[in-house]
Amino acid sequence: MSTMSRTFRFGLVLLAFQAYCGLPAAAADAPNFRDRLPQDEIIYFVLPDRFDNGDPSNDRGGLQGDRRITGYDPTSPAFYHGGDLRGLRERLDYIQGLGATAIWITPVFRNKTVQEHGPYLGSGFHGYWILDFTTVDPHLGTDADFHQLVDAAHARGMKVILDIVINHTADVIRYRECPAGNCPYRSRGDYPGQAYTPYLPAGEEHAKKPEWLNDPVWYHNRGDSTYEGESTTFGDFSGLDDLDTENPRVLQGFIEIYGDWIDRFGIDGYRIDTAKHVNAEFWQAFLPAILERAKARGIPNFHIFGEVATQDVDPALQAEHTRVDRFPAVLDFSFSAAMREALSGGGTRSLARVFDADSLYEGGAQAALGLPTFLGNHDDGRFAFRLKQLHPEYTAEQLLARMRLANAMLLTLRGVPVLYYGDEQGLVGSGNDNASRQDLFPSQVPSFRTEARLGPPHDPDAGSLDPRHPLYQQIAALARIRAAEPALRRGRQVLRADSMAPGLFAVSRFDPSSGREVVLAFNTSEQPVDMRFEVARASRQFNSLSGNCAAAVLEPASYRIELSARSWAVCAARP
Ligand SMILES: [Ca+2]
Ligand SMILES: [Ca+2]
Ligand SMILES: [Ca+2]
Repeated sequence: MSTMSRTFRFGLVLLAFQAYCGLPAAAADAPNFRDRLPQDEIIYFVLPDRFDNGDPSNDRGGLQGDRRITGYDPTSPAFYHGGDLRGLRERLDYIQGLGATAIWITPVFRNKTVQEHGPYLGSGFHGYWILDFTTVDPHLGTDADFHQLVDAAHARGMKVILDIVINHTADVIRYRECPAGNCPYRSRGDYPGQAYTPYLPAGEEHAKKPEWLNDPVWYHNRGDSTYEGESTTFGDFSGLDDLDTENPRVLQGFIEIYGDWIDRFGIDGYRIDTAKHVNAEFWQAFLPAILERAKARGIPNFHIFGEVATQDVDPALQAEHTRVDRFPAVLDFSFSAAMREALSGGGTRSLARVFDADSLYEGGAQAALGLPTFLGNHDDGRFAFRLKQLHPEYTAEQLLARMRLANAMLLTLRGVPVLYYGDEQGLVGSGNDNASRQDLFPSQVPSFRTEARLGPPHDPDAGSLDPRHPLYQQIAALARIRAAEPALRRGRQVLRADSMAPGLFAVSRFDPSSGREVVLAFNTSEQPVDMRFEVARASRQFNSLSGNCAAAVLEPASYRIELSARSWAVCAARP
C-alpha cells in the first residue's frame, strides 16, 4: 500500500471515529498533530500499572496463584498493582487537561512476570524485563487496548511515545559456571572466546518472542556489568540478558520488531532505554532505519530520544551520543542535575553551563530545543524527594514553593518538558526506583498511603487524580503560556543573568518568526531580588505572561526585574 493511500485511509477512519464520539470541532483538526515538531510537545511520562485500573479482570495477567506466579500484589511496591492501558485511555482528559500533548509510556511489551536477582524479588510491572517483543503484556491489556489508546490520543491531537529496550531482554539465560546468578564480569581480554557457557533453564527454552531471541548465540554472555570500561556495553545489566548488538542478525531483528510497532499502531516516537549500553554502530544503523519506517507510515516528525543516564552536569557526554550514535535527541539528565543544584541552595552557574553547551549537540542549539528536559524520574526519584534528601530541614511549604519554581523553569526554559506522572499531585515519595512509582488510583501500599505530600491534605482512599490540586493547576497554567508562545517552544535562548549563589537566573528567548523577545526571570533565593540586566535594544515595553514584569525598560537595552523569594516572571516584549 502506498504511503498516500495509507495516510488517507487513516484520516477517514479518524473522521469516522470523531463523528462516532461526537468530539468538538477543534478535534477535527487533530490530524495536524503529525505536523508538530518535538519542541512543541509537553510530555507526560507514566507507568500504566501505577496510573489507573480500567479493567480489574486483567490485574493478574490471566494467571492464577500467588504473587510469585501472577506478579500481582497491590500491597508491595515491587509487584503489579492493576493499572492498565484502558485506565490510561479513560483518563486522557486528565492528562490533556494538565497541558500534556504527548504521553511517554513505559514498555508495554509482555514481560517476565516475576524475576529474582540476588536479594531482589519483583515483577515486571515497570515493563523493562521483556520476553515477548511482539505483544502487549496481559497485565496491561491487549494489543486492541493499545490500539484504542493510541487512536483515542490521536483523536485528541495527542501523541504516544513508546519506551523501548534493545540492550537486553528479561533474565532467562543462565551460565553453567555460576547457575545462581550474580556472575562476575569476564573481560574480552581474559576470555577472548566464550566467557561463560550459557544455557536456558528447563521450561524456558521458548520463553522469548520472536523465536530467534531464544538462541544464546545472539547474546554477549560475559556476566554482570560493573558499569565501567567495556562492561558498560558487553555486560549484563543485573543479570538481564545482554544482546550481541554488534551482530547484523540482532540489528535486523530489532529493526523488524520496532518497525512493526510503527506500522501496526502508528505511534509517534520512541524513548530508548539504556542507550549508552549499546554500541554506537548499532544506533548508526537502527535510528535512520526507524525514522525511514515512520516516514513511510506518514509520521514525518517521529520523536526519538535516548536515555544516557548520568547524575552529573555532563552535557558533553550527552552531546556525544547525538554526534556519534546519531540520536536525534537524548534525555537532558544534565538539566535535571543542574536544577537540583539550583533549587537546593546552590547557584545557577551549572544551569548556565548546561545551556552554554548546546552548541556541542549535533545540529547545535537548534537541536538542543528538542532535548526532553525533566526534574525527576522513575529511576532517580522525584524532584521533591531529591530536594528533601539534600535538605531534610525544608518544610512542606518550602518544598512546595521550590517545586512551583522548578515547574515554571521546566515549562519555559529550552527543551521539551517531561512531566513525571504524580508530580502534579504533590507526590514526594521516600526513595528512588520503586519508591518513586506510586499509584495514582487508591493505593494499598502502606508507605504510599501515608507518606508526606505537597499541597492540601490527602485522603488515600480518594486516589490522586484530582485536577483541582494546586500543582496540577499551576502546571496547566504554565502549559497554556507555553502553548500560546512560540518563543517558549521554538525560540533560541540567550543567557541574561546567573550566579554562583542562589539569586537571579534570567534568559531571553526569541520568537523565531517575529524576533520578539520573551524574558524569563527566576529568583532561586530566599530573599527578594531587584536587578537590572540586558535585553534586546528593540524591546521597549513588556507584558506579563506570568509574574511581576516592569512595563517598560529603564533605558534602552536595560530591564529591571523585582522578584520576591522563589518567584518568577515571564515578560513578553510588545510588538
Ligand atoms: Ca487492571
Ligand atoms: Ca541472564
Ligand atoms: Ca549491551
